[in-house]
Amino acid sequence: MVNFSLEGKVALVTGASYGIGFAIATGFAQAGAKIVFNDIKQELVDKGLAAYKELGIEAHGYVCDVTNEDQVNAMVAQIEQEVGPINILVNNAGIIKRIPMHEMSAAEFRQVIDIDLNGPFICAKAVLPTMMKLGAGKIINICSMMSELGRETVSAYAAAKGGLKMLTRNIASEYGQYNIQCNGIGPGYIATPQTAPLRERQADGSRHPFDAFIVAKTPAERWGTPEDLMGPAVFLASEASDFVNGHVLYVDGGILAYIGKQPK
Ligand code: NAP
Ligand code: GCO
Repeated sequence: MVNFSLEGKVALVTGASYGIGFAIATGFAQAGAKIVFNDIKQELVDKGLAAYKELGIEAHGYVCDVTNEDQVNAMVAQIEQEVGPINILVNNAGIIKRIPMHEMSAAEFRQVIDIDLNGPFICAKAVLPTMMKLGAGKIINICSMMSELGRETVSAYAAAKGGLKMLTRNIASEYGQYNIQCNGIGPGYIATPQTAPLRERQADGSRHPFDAFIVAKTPAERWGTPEDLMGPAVFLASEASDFVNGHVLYVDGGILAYIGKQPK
């Protein structure tokens, strides 16, 4: 019997007060998991707890900056004490800075790499010892179209997400022997606060040029929603994917397969 259930599992989803992380955590809860999440601000943790409660989910929230190794190690220890050993980690927390590379400061570049690549390393390193002791674990890294493609103004983000794809493959390679699977999810263009600037209505009420561009590049002819990621995430967090390792599952409506609609 194929097993998509997450009953009895503890899932930590980083940066999951809202957006993609919130949707993935909600999907995990629907599959039976206990939900734990973090955010860098208490008010966002509180907002997230209230949003989960509205859906009938008793989540556990912690204030933690994923780039701070001491904070992450303390949070993982607290979770193990208060909730239980972490069976599933989703490295979701992330930022983007859209700046032409020749105008981007090294500090801005480093900040994106720190959150989007060092953060996942720090969080994965923190949960691996317990997963190794348990003889099982699931690590899911939220990659991106920019793990495969570049575009103007996102050099730091593409470098981080490209690195995250290879970190995913390396964790898979190094820890598969402990029955730990590490895979990535590569969302396409998803309607969340992170992409809101790319969808803003223009002064004349017309659609943002990038909005029309993405719809033309997507066979599904629409932006994705965070809910589109729930099923793929549950699959990669469940025993149904125990022989899937080092894979990046693109949930992009077909963008990566498609040259793009011919302009009219
Ligand atoms: P979002 O709406 O901007 O949410 C990002 C979350 O990460 C927020 O809760 C944010 O908290 C948190 N966060 C940021 N820095 C953090 C840190 N240092 N420590 C802990 N939490 C931190 O983004 P999203 O669209 O949901 O994206 C979530 C993930 O999917 C990101 O990794 C993103 O790169 C990736 N992704 C997004 C898309 C898309 O089209 N939206 C597509 C592909 C991949 P604060 O609000 O406190 O900053
Ligand atoms: C951008 C977007 C993308 C998405 C996502 C696509 O500015 O191009 O923000 O990078 O966030 O990563 O998969």
